[in-house]
Amino acid sequence: MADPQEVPAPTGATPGGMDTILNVTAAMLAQGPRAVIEQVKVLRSGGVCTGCSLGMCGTKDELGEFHLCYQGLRRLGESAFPPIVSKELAHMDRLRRMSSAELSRLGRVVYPMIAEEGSQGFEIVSWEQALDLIAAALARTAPEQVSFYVSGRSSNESIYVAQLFARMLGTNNVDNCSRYCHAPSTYGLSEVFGTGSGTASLEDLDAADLIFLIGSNAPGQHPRVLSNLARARARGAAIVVVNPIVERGLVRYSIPSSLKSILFGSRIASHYVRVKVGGDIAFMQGIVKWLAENNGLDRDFLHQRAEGWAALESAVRATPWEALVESSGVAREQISAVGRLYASASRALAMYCMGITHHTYGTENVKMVCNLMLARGNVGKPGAGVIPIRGHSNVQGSGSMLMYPAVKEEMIRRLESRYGVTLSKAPGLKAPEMIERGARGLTRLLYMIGGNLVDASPDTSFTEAAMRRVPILVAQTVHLNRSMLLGNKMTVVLPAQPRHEQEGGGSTESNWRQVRFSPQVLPPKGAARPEWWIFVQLAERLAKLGVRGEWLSKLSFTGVADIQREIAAVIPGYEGLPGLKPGETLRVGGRSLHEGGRFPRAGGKARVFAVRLPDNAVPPGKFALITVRADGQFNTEVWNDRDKLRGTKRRDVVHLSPADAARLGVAEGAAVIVRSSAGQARVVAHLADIREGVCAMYFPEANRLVPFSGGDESTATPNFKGTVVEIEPATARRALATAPGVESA
Ligand SMILES: Nc1nc2c(c(=O)[nH]1)N[C@H]1C(S)=C(S)[C@@H](COP(=O)(O)OP(=O)(O)OC[C@H]3O[C@@H](n4cnc5c(=O)[nH]c(N)nc54)[C@H](O)[C@@H]3O)O[C@H]1N2
Ligand SMILES: Nc1nc2c(c(=O)[nH]1)N[C@H]1C(S)=C(S)[C@@H](COP(=O)(O)OP(=O)(O)OC[C@H]3O[C@@H](n4cnc5c(=O)[nH]c(N)nc54)[C@H](O)[C@@H]3O)O[C@H]1N2
Ligand code: SF4
Ligand SMILES: [Mo]
Repeated sequence: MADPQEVPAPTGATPGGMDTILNVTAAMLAQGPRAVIEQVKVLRSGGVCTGCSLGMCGTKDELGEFHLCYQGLRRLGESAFPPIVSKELAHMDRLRRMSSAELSRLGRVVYPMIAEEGSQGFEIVSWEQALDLIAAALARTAPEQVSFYVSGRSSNESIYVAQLFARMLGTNNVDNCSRYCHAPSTYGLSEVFGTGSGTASLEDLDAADLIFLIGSNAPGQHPRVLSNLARARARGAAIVVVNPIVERGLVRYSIPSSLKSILFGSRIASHYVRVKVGGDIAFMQGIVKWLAENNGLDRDFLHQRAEGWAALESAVRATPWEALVESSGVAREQISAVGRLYASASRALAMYCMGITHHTYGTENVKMVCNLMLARGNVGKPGAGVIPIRGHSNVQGSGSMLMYPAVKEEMIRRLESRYGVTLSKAPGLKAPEMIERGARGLTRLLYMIGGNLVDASPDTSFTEAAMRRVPILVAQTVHLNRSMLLGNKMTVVLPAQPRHEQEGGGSTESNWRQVRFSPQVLPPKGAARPEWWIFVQLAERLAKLGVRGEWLSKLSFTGVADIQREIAAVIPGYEGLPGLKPGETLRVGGRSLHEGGRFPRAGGKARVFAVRLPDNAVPPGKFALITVRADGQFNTEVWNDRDKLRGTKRRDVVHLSPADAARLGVAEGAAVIVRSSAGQARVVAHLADIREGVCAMYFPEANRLVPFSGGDESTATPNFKGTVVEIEPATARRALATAPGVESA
């Protein structure tokens, strides 16, 4: 194992730079002049990017700096697709043979349509027909058998109305894509600090002396922060990357907006720690142990501003170094070296992503990140804090708008007093529970507001079968995906307006808690409607059918301004939303949360959890499989097969270390079979700079290998990193028995 002081030598061409510029240009040109004109209009409007959570407005970021990225433009390009040709919709059998990527390339969904069980294809219907059918289905289904899921792409206004509609209907079965993502952060941070948001802001990256970047491939998934990381490194800050894979873009990256960086590249990691999968708790406990043994703790802060530290400290002091080294996979000297480095930093922050949350112990991981920062008082001051890097462009807003199943009772009370109703306080279902109950015939109507649950969830065969058993499926979308072709008793697909087409505009909240307003820039396509309007229409119909009439009639909003007034009255921090203009920012909670170490918990202190070492051992000869995304995809939307950052041109690969490949007797490009308890895949080996005993494959294809059970114990977030698999060469005989591609066991 390399010394953590030693960052691996850069290999191959530096990612980013001219390559990104060429990709961005090619991506725009490939979409044709009309799409380019649309994109330029959207970018000039200052509307918020529909890509990741960093929340760029047009071409400007939070600090007013110029930034454009490939996936941001590709996401925009998707909504610029011309309308789907209606004859394509008539052949369900052909549609079912397509991947979600091919389905999205068919074009924009611009009319409501329905498919009934056994029908040959989709039938285009009027809004009246579609809404009547959905209202009638909702009216005859028990509220506890109805579930709503939001993929954080919609506006705050639409999401607020969606959750209100569900609660008025009588169910708390509302959830959002953070269940698959950062729910362990929201839950873990609120347990520790009293609120579930990241505590720092983008400008804090410019003020930190030390940045931990744990379980994130930011160059591919959050390229904007690379400018700040490169800048921090250039001014001498330490950047400790913790990751079982040597992600090339985290060693050296070329910032496309800097000529110097294009020419010479920018160094990112100052220390690269190749932990075992799930080794983060042990690694961080090791740092805490070193700090405790070497007078490196901020005792005053821990005494005055935290509770429960003694239990953690005595547990880590009592844990032998051998156990920490074994579980983390990092040598004691290396852990100590990072401990020493951390002790010398006066302002440190920790940023992390799915390498932390996608585990059975995801919430424990998050709590340990908080412990690490509390250990030296690194919360609530500039240049310090805990930053979960969120996924979708409005996943943060989805949480703020209460689109999750177990909101605090205080928030339910606020809704009750605003609308004069009595709502259920019982927790609703989490997204995987909605699916699991589908398998048991207990979810009778599943309503997806964006998203693609079939491709995004673990154990694809189980999920597909479970979702097929749900009689009514409703999807608000901009294009088709595999979740809409299951052959349910009735599937209703509704054309949604993406945010830059949304009549009246709409707001979102970024990773940095910045609320911004995106104006309507483009005319809506075809019959697409604002997503909030759909719920207002359904509420009206249900009221007419005599279902919760008195309550649902309160959803008679006529425009965005009406809804913003409601949000301002109900959601703390959103008081300034009404009238927010493009370019203006409403920052929820200010630059750093918990300033001066004041935490919104009873007693005002942060809570330290004595997190236990997880069981991350892998039986000899087997591998821990991590499922990752490439820069050529945005979740289940795959644009092309390449992963430029990791140097592959195909997606049916398993990344393996050269030593493991040699042990298995396979060379680059050799066919192998990867087998888990859930399924198996025939893919080819790709030799990569990855820790021995670890292998990586691409999601969504690899989801067939991830068991459905075994998610995070506190939040049910699936365990997408760390499935135990075995790998063997696909010999001629076995190859015959195993069709190419990914299949179930
Ligand atoms: N281009 C693009 N951008 C995106 C997305 C996309 O699909 N495409 N998706 C968006 C969404 S929804 C999200 S949530 C984010 C996801 O952003 P990321 O979390 O960066 O994406 P992942 O591909 O899940 O990569 C996880 C990283 O964690 C590492 N890792 C895996 N297991 C462990 C572990 O046990 N410990 C540690 N320390 N590291 C580990 C992996 O090697 C990998 O580098 O990206 C967002 N941005
Ligand atoms: N194995 C494995 N599985 C994973 C992950 C992993 O790392 N490994 N990552 C997980 C993570 S972090 C996440 S967040 C989930 C993602 O889970 P989801 O949010 O469910 O999936 P997406 O692919 O983001 O959703 C794509 C669909 O959203 C719809 N859509 C696109 N744009 C719009 C719009 O503007 N409006 C509306 N209404 N709809 C739109 C389209 O139907 C599109 O097909 O996947 C998870 N699954
Ligand atoms: S980094 Fe994220 S927010 Fe910024 S342009 Fe790229 S996808 Fe959009
Ligand atoms: Mo995500």
